Amino acid sequence: MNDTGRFRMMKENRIWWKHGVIYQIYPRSFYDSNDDGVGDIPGIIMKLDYLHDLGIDAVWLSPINCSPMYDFGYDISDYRSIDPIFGSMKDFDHLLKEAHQRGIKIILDLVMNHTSHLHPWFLASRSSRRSPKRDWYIWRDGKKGMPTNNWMSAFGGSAWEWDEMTGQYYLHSFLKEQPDVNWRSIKLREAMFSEIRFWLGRGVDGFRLDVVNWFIKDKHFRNNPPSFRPHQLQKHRYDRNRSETHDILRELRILLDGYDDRMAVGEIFTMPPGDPELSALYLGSGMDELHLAFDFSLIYRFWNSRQVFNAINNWMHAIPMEGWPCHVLSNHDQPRSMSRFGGGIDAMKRARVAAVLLMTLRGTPFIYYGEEIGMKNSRLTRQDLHDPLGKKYWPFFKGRDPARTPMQWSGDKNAGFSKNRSWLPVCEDYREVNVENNLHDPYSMLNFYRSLIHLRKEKSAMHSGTWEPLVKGRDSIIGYIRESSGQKIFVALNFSPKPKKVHIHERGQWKVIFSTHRFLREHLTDLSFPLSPYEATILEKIGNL
Ligand code: TEU
Repeated sequence: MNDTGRFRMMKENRIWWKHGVIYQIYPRSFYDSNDDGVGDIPGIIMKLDYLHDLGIDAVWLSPINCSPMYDFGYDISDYRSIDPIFGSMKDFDHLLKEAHQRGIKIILDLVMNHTSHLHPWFLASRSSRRSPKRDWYIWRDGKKGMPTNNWMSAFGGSAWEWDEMTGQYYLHSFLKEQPDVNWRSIKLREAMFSEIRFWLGRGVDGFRLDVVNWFIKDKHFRNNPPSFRPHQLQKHRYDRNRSETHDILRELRILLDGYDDRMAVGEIFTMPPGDPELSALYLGSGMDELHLAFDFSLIYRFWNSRQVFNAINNWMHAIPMEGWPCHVLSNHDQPRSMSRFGGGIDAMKRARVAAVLLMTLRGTPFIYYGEEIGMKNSRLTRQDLHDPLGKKYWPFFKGRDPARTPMQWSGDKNAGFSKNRSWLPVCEDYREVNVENNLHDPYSMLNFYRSLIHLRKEKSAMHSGTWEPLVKGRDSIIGYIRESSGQKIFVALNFSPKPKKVHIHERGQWKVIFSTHRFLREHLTDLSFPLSPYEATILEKIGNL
C-alpha cells in the first residue's frame, strides 16, 4: 500500500471524538467580525483556517443560543435559536458547512439542568399552579416562611427563590435567573430530547452537557448534611449525583446512536480535588451512557508532578473497560493552566511540559482557546468584571472573567480581536503573546502545539495506544510508555527547574521524535538518560519492539 492509502486507512481507523483533539471556543471572546466588541459566529468562520492549521478535529462552542446573559449564555431562553449577539441561524449553518469542509466537527454546549427564567417554559410554569408546565420546574411549598430544605446554590445562598404570584418556592442550583428544570417530568424530558433532535437534524456532531450530574434531585427533598471541607458548606448528597440521572443518559445514548457518529461529553461538576470514580460512573459500561466525561482532578491541580500524576492515574484507573478518558487543563470556569501552574520566567517552559503531557496521554485532549499560544489569566479590576460570581465575591474572588478575555490575535489595538473596545479588556501581555508573533517564530508555543498535534495524528501509539506509567511523579519526573501494534513510544517529562535523570532499564534503540531540548533523530540505547530542566521528550522505539 502506498503512503496515501496508508494515511487514508489510518484516518478511517480513527474515531474523531476518541483519537482527535477538541478545541473549546468561548464565542464572546474568539473573534469579533462586526466590531461590536463581542466575538461572534462569522468571526469563528474567519478563523477556521487557523484552527485547521493547528490540526484540531472538533470545536466545542460555549452556548450560542438566545439568552438574557445573566450567566453569559448558560441561561438559555430558546434552545432552537442563535443569540443575535453571535449571529443568525444562517451564520450557524454556514459555520457547520465551512467547518465540515475542513474536517472539523462542531460540538454545541447544551445547558439542560436549568433554563433562563425568561424561557417560555418557565414563564408558563410560573404563571399558575395549574399550568400544564408547572411540573416542568421544581416548585415546593415553604415551611414556616422558610424554603422546604437547606439546599444551597452553587453561586451562594439558598437554592430556593420565593415566587410571590403563586406562593411557592422554585429551585435554582445557580442564579435565581436559572431555574432548574424537573427531569422527572416525562413531558419535560420529551421536550428536551426534541430540542436535541433539532440540532442533530441540523448536522451538529456532538454536545457538551452542562452539569449533567445535577439533572435529577432527591424525590423526598431531604436536607443536605453539613460539610467540613473548605469552600463547601454542605455535602450535596440530595441535589446532585442521584442515580436516576443514569436512566436519562442511557436514553440519550440510544438517541445519539440512532444517528451517525455523534457524541456527548458531560461536565461532571465536582468540587476540588475532583472525584474520578464519580466522573467515570457517567460513562456507564463505556458503551451505554456518555461517550466522554470531564473529570476535574487535573484542572484543580497545581504544578506538582506527584499530584498531577496521581490525578491522571486515578482517572485512568476509574475508566470502565470499554470507556475512554478525556483530559483538560483549562476551561471557561477555571483559572488558565498557564497561571495555575505558576507565573514568572519559567511559565512558558512549564506550559510546554504540560502541552506534551496533554497531547500524549491516552484519552481525548481538550484545548481551551488561547492555551496554544500560552495565554494566561488576566488581571482585571472590579469595573472590568461581568461574571456574576466576580461581582458578588470581589475582592476575594474575581470570578471567571480572568480566564475569558479575548483571544490574542496580534499586537494591534484590542489584540486584533475587535476594532472596538472589547467586552472584557484584553490581557496585558497581548503585545508579546499573540498569534501573529507566534506564527513568525518557528520555536513559538503555537508551532510547538501544532507539531505535537500533527505528531499525535501520525503516531497510532500516541492517539490510540495503551498507557503504561513507569515514572510516577517521583523526583519531579513523569514517564510513560504508549504502545499500539507495531509502535512503542516513551514520554519523559521533567517538572523541575533542575536537571534530572530517568533510570529505566529498557534496552533497545530509541529515537527522539519530539523534544523541548534535544535534536530530532538523536538515538538513545537505553531509557536511562539525563533530562534538562523542564525537558519534555518523546522517544520512539525502532527495530524490534
Ligand atoms: O459550570 C458548573 C459549575 O458549577 C461552575 O459554574 C462552578 O460553580 C464555578 O465554576 C465555580 O467557580 C457550568 C458552566 O460551565 C458554567 O459556566 C455555568 O455558569 C454553570 O454550569 C451554570 O450553567
